[in-house]
Amino acid sequence: MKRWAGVLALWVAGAAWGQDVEVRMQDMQFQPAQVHIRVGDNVRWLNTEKRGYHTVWFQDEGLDESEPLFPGEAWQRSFDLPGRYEYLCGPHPDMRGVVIVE
Ligand SMILES: [Cu+2]
Repeated sequence: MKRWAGVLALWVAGAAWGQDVEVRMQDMQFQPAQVHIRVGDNVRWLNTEKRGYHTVWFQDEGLDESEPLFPGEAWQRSFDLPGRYEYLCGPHPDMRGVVIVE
C-alpha cells in the first residue's frame, strides 16, 4: 500500500503542469540571472534585500513594468511560449536577467 502511494506521488509530480522557479533580487542582481524553464512554468521574483526596491520589466516585449517590489515582496509571471525573454530592473538598468523557456 505504501509502495503504491509512492509510485502515485512520483507520477503526479512528473505530470504536474507549471513548476515554480524562484529568482531572488539580492545585492543589486537577479540571482540566478539566467533560468531555464519549461512551457507553463511560473517564475517568481522575490526581493531579499535588506532595503531598497527593484522591479521586473520585460521591456523588449512592450510589457508594463512591475510595481516596485520592496524587501519581502514578490512578483510572478508564467510563460506559455518557448523563447528567450530578457528583462531588467527599471531603477537599475544594469540589473538584467533572462528566462529561457523550452
Ligand atoms: Cu533593481
